[in-house]
Parts: sequence; structure tokens; C-alpha cells
Amino acid sequence: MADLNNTQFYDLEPVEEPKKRFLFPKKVVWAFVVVVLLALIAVIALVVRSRMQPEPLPGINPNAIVDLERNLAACETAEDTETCRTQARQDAARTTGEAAMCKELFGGDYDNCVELIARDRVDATLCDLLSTESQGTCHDAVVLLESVQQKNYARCSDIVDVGVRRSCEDQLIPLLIDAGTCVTSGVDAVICDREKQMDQVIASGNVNECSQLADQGQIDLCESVFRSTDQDEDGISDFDEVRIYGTDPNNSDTDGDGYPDGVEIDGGFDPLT
Ligand SMILES: [Ca+2]
Ligand SMILES: [Ca+2]
Ligand SMILES: [Ca+2]
Repeated sequence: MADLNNTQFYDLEPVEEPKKRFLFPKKVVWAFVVVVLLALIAVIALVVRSRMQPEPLPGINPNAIVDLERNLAACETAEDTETCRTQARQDAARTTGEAAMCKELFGGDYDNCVELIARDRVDATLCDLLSTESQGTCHDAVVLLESVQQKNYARCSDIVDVGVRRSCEDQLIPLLIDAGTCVTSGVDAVICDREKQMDQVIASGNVNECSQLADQGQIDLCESVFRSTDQDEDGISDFDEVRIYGTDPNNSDTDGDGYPDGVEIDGGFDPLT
């Protein structure tokens, strides 16, 4: 057994480790590193550049995007930056008429933006882009616009909300009567006749003619029109002149004394003497 305390051990030559050998020459490795670094820098530059440039949207004029970016940048100094940015995006969307421009908005802002464009373009199919709960309101509002614009009475029946549908019909009937197409557009002939009679009474300018109308509802509606009409602009409504003061609704100075009916009535004088 070897004696470990024997000094002869310290005289032994150290065993040399084998030199490490690289698989590739150093120059090749350094060239590879440089290429990788350059590629990395190029990728970073591309990402930064793409973030600085507005993302192109298909079918939208790039100038509109540039305008939007400029307006958004101006919002940074606005009192309410977020409201300003929302408004800027909405304005840009309406200017281009493209619902895709609303895509950066969220929730109610997005729904509002798309509905405005659907109304502007009178295109109810755009309402399908909205959340389920907003689609119905948007659809009804746009179909009402479409019906009135195209004088299409039958289209009113596609409106789901009863109140909006009634509004659609009420707005259309006078237009159809004016166009002489009330009955042929599918409106009940009785309704056409009643509405036509109402138009004639109002056109007569005589509140007393209202009593000729078919039912009390129509009479009340007719009289309300004369309550808000002042044909001679003397400050007293047609209804009050005829029914209360006995003055002429077509003559601002019934007694011809130089003082208008309204001035005399307001001052406590008799407008008839
Ligand atoms: Ca008057
Ligand atoms: Ca008068
Ligand atoms: Ca007078």
C-alpha cells in the first residue's frame, strides 16, 4: 500500500488536460453572432415602425387614418382625453362611413358608433355587428328611417317595437296622402280618409271646422294644432282668438286702432273697440 505521506508524490509531473476543440472556427462563430444581432435589431425596428404607423384597414382611405391619428394625438392635451378620443374615433368612422373604424371603441361607445353609421347609411344590416341587446333598438331605428325615406309603408311592419312601429306609420301617412298614394301603399282606406279630412280642416285655418271630424280624439288633436298656431303673429293663438277673445285670427289688429290684439289683451284693454 502506498504511503501518502511520502514526499515522492509531490515530484510527479501534473497530468495535462486535453485542449478543448471548437466545432467551428472562432471567426465563423463571431460572424454568426453578428448576423443574429443584426436580424434582432431589424425585427425590433420593424415592430417599432409598425406601431408608429396607423394600421391600414381594408377599403378605408389611408388619409382618413392619418387624420384620425392626428386628432387622437391632439386629444392628449384635451381636458377629458378619453372622451376626446372616443369622439375622434366616432367622427372618423362617420366621415368614412365605415363601421370597421369603430373597432377601437368598446361597449356602449362601440354600439353607439356603429348605430350612427347604420343610421347615416340607412343600412339596418350593420346593426348585426352590435351586441345582441343593442341590435333590436338599432334595427328598429334604421328601418323607421328607411321606411320614411323610401315612403315604404309595408316596411314599417318589420319594426319590432310597437311604439316605434306606430311612429313609423304616423310619420308616413301624411307623406303618402301628400303623394296621393295612401291607399295604394297599403294603408287602411278609413285611416286615409280620416287623415285626409284632418289635413283639410287644418289647412282651412278655422278652428271651428275641427268639430266636423269623426271622433273626439281627432277633434282634440285638431284643436291642439290651433292652440299652437298664431297665423297673424299678434301673440294670441288662433284657438284663443276664436274661442276666447272673439278677435280675428287672420288680423293682428282686429279693431284697427293701431294696437295689436296681443298688446291690448295683455294690457287689459278690449281688442274689439
Ligand atoms: Ca293671433
Ligand atoms: Ca288677431
Ligand atoms: Ca287693436
